[in-house]
Amino acid sequence: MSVNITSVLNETRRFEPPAGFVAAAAISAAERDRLAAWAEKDPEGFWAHHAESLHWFKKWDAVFDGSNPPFFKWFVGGTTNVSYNCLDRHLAGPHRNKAAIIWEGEPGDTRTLTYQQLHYQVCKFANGLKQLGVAKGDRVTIYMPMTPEAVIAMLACARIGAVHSVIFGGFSAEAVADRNNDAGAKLVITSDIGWRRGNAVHLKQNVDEALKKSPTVKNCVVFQRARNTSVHMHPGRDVWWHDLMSDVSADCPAEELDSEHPLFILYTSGSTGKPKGVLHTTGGYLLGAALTHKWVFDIKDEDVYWCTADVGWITGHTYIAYGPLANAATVMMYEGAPNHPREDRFWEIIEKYRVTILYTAPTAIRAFIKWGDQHPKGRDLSSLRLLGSVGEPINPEAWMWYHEVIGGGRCPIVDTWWQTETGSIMISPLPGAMFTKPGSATKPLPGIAAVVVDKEGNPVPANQGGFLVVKRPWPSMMRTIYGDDERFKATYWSNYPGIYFTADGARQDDDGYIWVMGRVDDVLNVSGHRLSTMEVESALVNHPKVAEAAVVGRPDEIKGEGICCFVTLKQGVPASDGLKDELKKHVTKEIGALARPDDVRFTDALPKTRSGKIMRRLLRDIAAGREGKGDTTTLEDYSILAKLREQDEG
Ligand code: 6R9
Repeated sequence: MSVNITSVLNETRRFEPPAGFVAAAAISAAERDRLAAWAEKDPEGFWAHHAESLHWFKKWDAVFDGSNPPFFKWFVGGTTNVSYNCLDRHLAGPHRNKAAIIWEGEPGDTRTLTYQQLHYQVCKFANGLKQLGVAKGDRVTIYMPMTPEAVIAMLACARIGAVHSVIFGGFSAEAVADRNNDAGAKLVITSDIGWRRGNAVHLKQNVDEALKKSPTVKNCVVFQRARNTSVHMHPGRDVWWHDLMSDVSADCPAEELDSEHPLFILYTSGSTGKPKGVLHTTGGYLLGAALTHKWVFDIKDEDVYWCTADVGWITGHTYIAYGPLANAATVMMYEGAPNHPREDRFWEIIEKYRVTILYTAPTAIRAFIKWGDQHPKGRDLSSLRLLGSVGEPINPEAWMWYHEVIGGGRCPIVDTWWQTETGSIMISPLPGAMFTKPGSATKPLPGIAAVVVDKEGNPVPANQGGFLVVKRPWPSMMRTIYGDDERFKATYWSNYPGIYFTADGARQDDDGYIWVMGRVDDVLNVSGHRLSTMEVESALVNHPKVAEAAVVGRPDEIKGEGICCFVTLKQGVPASDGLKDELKKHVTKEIGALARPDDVRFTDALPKTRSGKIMRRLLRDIAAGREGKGDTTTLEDYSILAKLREQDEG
């Protein structure tokens, strides 16, 4: 592991939040400073104070137990229940009849569930789980489309203390079987089909395949998403969701669970080897989810809040389900693709439901730019007041487009840095309390000790790249890799003793703002200079003909690594050798001769995970002309890899 990533991104624009936003914001600049100072001085007192706003059956004996690092515990001895906090707590007051989930299916069907209705469904389903023999501590796989039932299933597990493991509906039977076996899942909850771009995704069929190789699974509950789908129900094993719900009681008091009781496992792809089952527990995770959702999204009772993530991603767990529901917010939920039936589907939804907060990913923003401004411009987006970004560094040009075309220049953007492992947002603007800069996630939230360090763990000077680490434990941190404590220690805690290693590179500017430069595995090493792939990609993306770019190194005898760029072009732009040269010149002009691409390749699409992250390690193999190894179970579309390889040979 070497250091000193050279930063070549020169971005100096800054944006103050509008006066009206500041005036109504829950957290002012002064309040932010006060919270940050308090957390530095007395972290335990700070977290304990905020945990008081949750419901506890029994209060904790100790806020924090650091006696066995890195296996930290929070709110030790306290008992609580996440489902109780997300539902029951809201029923006594004015939120009982408030919309909890406003849902739209891809075909256009809609449903709204109030807190009362959601509570009823969750209680019944929780009793259904019990009827199938699911007990506290058992693992349950959820492999569902983006329907309210996915959230109902999660909350029902949480209610009885079963540990859920949600798997993206886009993953293969193989991926489901691997995860069932790793978790020792007892039950699978799925659906006959899900809708994606007008096509049925046959979830139950995949489960049937997976269950041939999942000996621990005893039962499978099947939600009926479509009429007349001919799924095979395996006698004695499979049960319809509606049959299970038909004769169970709606009386299901929430289990009193220890603060450290496991809440869920979520698998995240390792760059090599098998996916890691990130384990989160109850009290600390809930606090992180609820508090960050309230602060970062400045959530108000009237908001219609829309996070476009899939529930199979950590963003869906924390910012569709647990955070917003703990805050009694109204959550917009959409099942399908952003370009079905037309490329303005998101903007139509915002217009129709008067969405006020939109939280999406740079990959989606770049697709919207590619599809053209006419789509958002043809819809009324004036209800929006706040925009969020998550998943990757956002290129400054994409940030500017988001700000101007979607936000109409009036909505602050919260660029939120965090990970499956961190449980909740770690670095982000508080939107009414600070100015933003396109491409910077700004500063750590109060209580979060994220810093940029060198190889020895010393802080690096301003504007120099280094490693992003977190120096102090925080409540929503992962507790371990399920079943593999040693891998947990080796992956996150062995680079710096006592300090959490994020595996991301970053730099801090003169204002102390953090610029995340992407995974350190992706860093290029060109003639001894370490460059961030993200910065070269940003230079490419600000060329008017480029829609998206992925940059990887490939072995080069002289320079160590040569720069290979995979580029997708905006709609209607023809690929040509002339354009390749133009792009090489453009990058050289933008960031210097050091970053001059050796190779530019045009492609229709880039290999991505289901959450939209470019899988650069797969492109590295292609650029180097070698057979790929390593995990591809999180790849969204296998055909893209095949196409890229064909082009390479052709
Ligand atoms: C929430 C989520 C985590 C990795 C993380 C980093 C990248 C996420 C980012 C960002 C720059 C942001 N990442 N948000 N990079 N700016 N705002 O994405 O979790 O799927 O586990 O990915 O994503 O590289 O380390 P996860």
